[in-house]
Amino acid sequence: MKSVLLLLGLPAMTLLSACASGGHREVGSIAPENISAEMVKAEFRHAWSGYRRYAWGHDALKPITKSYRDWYDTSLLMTPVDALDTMILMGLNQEADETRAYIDQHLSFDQDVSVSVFEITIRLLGGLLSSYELSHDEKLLALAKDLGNRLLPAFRSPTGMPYARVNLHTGAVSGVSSNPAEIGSLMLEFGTLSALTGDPKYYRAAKHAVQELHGRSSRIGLVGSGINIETGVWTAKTASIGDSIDSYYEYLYKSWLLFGDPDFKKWWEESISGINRYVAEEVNGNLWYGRVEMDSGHRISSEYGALDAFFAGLLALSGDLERARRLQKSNESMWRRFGLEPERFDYKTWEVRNAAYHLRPEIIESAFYLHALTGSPEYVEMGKRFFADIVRYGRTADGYAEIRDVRTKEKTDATDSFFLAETLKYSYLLLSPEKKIDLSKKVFNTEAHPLDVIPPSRLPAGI
Ligand code: DMJ
Repeated sequence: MKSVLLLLGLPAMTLLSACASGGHREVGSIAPENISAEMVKAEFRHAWSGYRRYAWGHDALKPITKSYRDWYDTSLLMTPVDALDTMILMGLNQEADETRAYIDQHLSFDQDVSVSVFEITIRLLGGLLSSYELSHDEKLLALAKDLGNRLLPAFRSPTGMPYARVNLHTGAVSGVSSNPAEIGSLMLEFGTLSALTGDPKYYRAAKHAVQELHGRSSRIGLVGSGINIETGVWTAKTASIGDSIDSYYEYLYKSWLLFGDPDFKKWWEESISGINRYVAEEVNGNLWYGRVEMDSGHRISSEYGALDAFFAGLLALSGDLERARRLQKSNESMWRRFGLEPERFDYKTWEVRNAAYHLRPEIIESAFYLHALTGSPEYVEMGKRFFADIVRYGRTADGYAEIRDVRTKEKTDATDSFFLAETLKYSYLLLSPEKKIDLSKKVFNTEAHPLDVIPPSRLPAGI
């Protein structure tokens, strides 16, 4: 207990050195009621200093072996770009200035690597655009424009839905097999790029892709989890709100919020009724969303997990506070059951299907939205409990490590950039009363990069 009080009373460096001898063992429990925004900020610094010391210039830190990982043959500065707007929002000015200067000087997208269009868009394009809007550093916008141009060839398919990968140097495309999340989660970034450059081509390409995808919804309004982007034929017909689909729904609603484009509102409304009618399931009075066949609505499984947890926040944002509250209650029960949340489990049998916890943000993101939209302090308390568990099980001497198995809490040698971009940002914003983000002025992309709402009058002609 003494060490807990000491830890909580002292700044980040003390917390760091207090566990420096502990390698990747637990640091001990911290009472949730003592978690504060300042503490989240200190933990961001702890995670960042590990990256800075052992992985600077690379895509991600390996927190146990104290080394680094690059996604491709060259680094695209995944963690710095993803984390930059978190630093700005937290007021970590020195770190933000140093990181921005490093990106300005060292990041080049003229690389002979074939990249994931989706991941590079949500993390890098989204990160550059939001940091540009927060910092007004023109170099960030220039990088975003260059990246947008290099990604655009991906949309040159027979249907207009993007190939999964594009070579940033040659423009060569690959990956005819894709899914709604990867096809339909490009609009916020490409649309913002159009607004900021005055060139409608980005908005048009991304919107056309969504239109093609939405047009292939089933008669009951659902989409599957795999589609061939050249033929437009579904290759996997499992409908859910989870992986392979999740952010497609998120971007339907958020594109309406960001651009005021009524097509997206219509597509969202046509989708959400089928989701609530067929994918939602009541079990012992609790609300869950499982897996069903997209044409018939027949139930395939009662699987759910860490990724699905974002849906409570999206329901809240779209005005369905009742379902949002109920789903977040289910989310919390999932977390409590395992002490962290599994990637996938069965909500009828509680059997774990994928035991990993990748330090994902979605459950905290939902607490953030529910708190912002209801004002209820229960979501702050909930967020504190989640965060206390993340510190307890994920913290290492040099950063944070993902969890291999929520049952044993064994760690694994990885920290995904979304931990700094999303998990720590939503935790901080949830706990920081003075840092409220006005949700009528900003829309977060799926990687938690806040983008300025653009009135339709500010969109370029020809959209
Ligand atoms: C992030 O990269 C994005 O939030 C994406 O939409 C889903 N997965 C991760 C976080 O879990």
